[in-house]
Amino acid sequence: MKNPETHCGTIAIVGRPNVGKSTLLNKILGEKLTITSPKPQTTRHQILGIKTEGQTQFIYIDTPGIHQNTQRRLNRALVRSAVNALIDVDMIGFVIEANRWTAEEEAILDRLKHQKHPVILIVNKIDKIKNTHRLLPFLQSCQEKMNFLAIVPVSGQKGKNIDELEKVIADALPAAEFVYPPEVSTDRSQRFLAAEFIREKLMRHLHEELPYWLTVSIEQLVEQKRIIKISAIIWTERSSQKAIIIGKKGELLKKVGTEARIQLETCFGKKVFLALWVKVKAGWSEEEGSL
Ligand SMILES: Nc1nc2c(ncn2[C@@H]2O[C@H](COP(=O)(O)OP(=O)(O)OP(=O)(O)O)[C@@H](O)[C@H]2O)c(=O)[nH]1
Ligand SMILES: [Mg+2]
Repeated sequence: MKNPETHCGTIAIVGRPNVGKSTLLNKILGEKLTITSPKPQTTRHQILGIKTEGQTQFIYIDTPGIHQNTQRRLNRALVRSAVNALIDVDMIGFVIEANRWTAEEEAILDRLKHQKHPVILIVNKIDKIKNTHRLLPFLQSCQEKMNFLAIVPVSGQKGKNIDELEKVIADALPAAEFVYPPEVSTDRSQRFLAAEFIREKLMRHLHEELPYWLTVSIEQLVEQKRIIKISAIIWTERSSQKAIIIGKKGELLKKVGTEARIQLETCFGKKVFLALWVKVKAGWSEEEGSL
C-alpha cells in the first residue's frame, strides 16, 4: 500500500579530499560506517549511509574526494566514482572547509552549476575558526557563487549545527516511499565494513604514501552466536612494505588489529575475533606474517 506521508531521498556528499565528508556523515548517522583519516583520499568506495526518522528516510552517499590531480589511475577512478554519484540523486551536499575556497572548489562548483539537482553548501570545520567575525564575510562571498538551496556552517567533528543541516535536508526531500526498511543503516556488507575498518587503521598508522599501495581482502567471515570470526589479508606490493606493516616484533600489525577489532565489535554489536595476514602480491614470496 502506498504511504503518501513519507519522505525519502538520496543526498550525495561531495567535495575536495579531506574536507571532512566522511566524518560529517558518521556524525549524522550517529554511528561509524565510513572511514576517515587525516590523509586525503581516504574514501575509495561509495557507501550509502541510511537514516530513518519517523516518516523520513535519508539516503546519504559518501563519495571519494573530487580533485584535479588525476595522473594516477586510482585517482582517476576515484574522481569518476564521485562524479557519477551526482547523476542519480535528489540533492547534493557540497562540503567545503570554513574560510577556504580553492581552485578545487571552483572546479567542483563548475560541475555543480551544470546539473539540475539542488545543492546545499555545507561549510565544515567551523570549530577551527576562532574569531567568528571572520566567518561571516566568507559565508557572504559563498552566497554569490551559485544559487545554493542553503548555506549551512557546521562542525562534523564537534557535532555543531548538525540538527540544523538535517532539518534543511529533510525539508527538501521529496514525498516518496521508503527505499530501505527502517532498521537498515547501510547497503554494504559486514565483509566490506571489516575490510574498510582495517584499511582505516592502516591509513592512520602508516606514513606518507605507503597506505595508498595497500588493499585489504576478507578471506573469511563467519558469524556465530556470540562471536564473529574474521580473517583478513593485507596485500602489499613489495616485501619491504610488508616488513613495515608488520613492524618491530609485529607491534604495528598488532596495534592495527586491536584497534580494528574494537571498532568492529562496536559496529556489529558482538565480540570479534580478527586474524590479520600480510602478503605480497604475485611475483613475491608468499610467506605470511600472522598475528
Ligand atoms: N577541526 C575539524 N577537523 C575535522 C572536521 N571534520 C573532519 N575533520 C578532520 O579532517 C580530516 C579528514 O576527514 P575525513 O572525514 O576523512 O575527510 P573526507 O572529506 O571524507 O576525505 P576523503 O575521503 O579523503 O575525500 C580528518 O583528520 C578529520 O578528523 C571538523 O569539523 N573540524
Ligand atoms: Mg571520506
